[in-house]
Amino acid sequence: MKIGIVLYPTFGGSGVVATELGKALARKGHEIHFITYSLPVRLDRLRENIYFHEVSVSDYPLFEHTPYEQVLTSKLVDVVKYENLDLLHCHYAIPHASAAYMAQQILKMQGIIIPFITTLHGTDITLVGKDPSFEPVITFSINQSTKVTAVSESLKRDTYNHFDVKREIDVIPNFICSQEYYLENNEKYKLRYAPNGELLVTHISNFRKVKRVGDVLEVFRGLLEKGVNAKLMLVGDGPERNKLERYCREWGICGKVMFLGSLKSTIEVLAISDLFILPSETESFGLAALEALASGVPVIASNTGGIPEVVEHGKSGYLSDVGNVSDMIENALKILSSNEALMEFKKAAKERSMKFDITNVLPLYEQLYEDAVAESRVIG
Ligand code: GMT
Repeated sequence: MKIGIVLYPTFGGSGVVATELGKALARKGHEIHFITYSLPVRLDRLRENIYFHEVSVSDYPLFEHTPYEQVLTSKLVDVVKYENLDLLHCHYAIPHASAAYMAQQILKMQGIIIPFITTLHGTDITLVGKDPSFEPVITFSINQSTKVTAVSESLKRDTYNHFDVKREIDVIPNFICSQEYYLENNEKYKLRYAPNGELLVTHISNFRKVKRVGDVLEVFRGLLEKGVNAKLMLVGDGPERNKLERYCREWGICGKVMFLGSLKSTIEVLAISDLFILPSETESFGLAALEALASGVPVIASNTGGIPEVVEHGKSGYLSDVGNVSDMIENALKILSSNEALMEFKKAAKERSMKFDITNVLPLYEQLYEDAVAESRVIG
């Protein structure tokens, strides 16, 4: 099939999922056309069956803000028409789904039928979606999509609760390519970051408020106070970073905390980690937690949104109420209490992640694509 994938190219989870999905589909022989305003971060090199179409957003003297949705729509019309695409797959409702709808209508006038699928990722529904000014457009574009998917049951429920959507939403969970989560010689590599046998605790995010990275620091401080010999690796960057650096200085723990910045690949960091912390306020799925599990790293997380669909409490990690730092510390201590306990949790983490292996998830998308194309042929 010839598939256009519309995505955000940045470090956000939706962009990562969209890019990895496209790469996996391309490996299976589908022709993939990524359409967005800059090269997606995980599309690091030339690959067979993959094409990139840049939506160029130039500054027009007339506009204070360039109308991205219109430029994107024109690009979609162009790519569908000249690359003979079979369907568009939009990741994130705004503005991708509404642009796809507009492109669909323009192409219809020219006798071209193009179905489009919208995958809801979370912040488009739970945060941005709650802003009433977006509501009519999101509701409309969800209802007009040929097919709609959500990355968790929790997000599906949120969509029905917040929007006037009555149509079917398929849940297709996020995934990992498990064979990629393996690093040779990782013990040697670990010595660089933990030269005195420290346990490595990790957090990865875009450091926005919703991620509650301050809780990560508090849990880590709690572990140090309980005598755990550990270091903390913080991967990512964002608005909360200055505050975090200030806390580290005030609490005198700068020597134990490493700010590693936004990394294109997190596999190396996860491969040397012993514990992952994701204390988010809300999380439709928690791809970062799944990537940790895939590396055999148990997860301490908040019991919110789609996280309980990923992490099993007491097996591959522990879940606590949002903001309950002392419970998180207690749970982390249970995992780190002995080498045997840690090994057991690590094994369970890896096992849990296999449920979300790409080999289980890719056929669900392929089936959906076939259904969408068949349906649009009938309806026209
Ligand atoms: O979490 C973010 O800040 C990024 C955001 C995004 O839209 O890229 O992530 C959302 O989509 C991911 C991929 O489906 C999910 O794993 C994240 O849980 C979800 N984030 C939130 O719901 C806060």
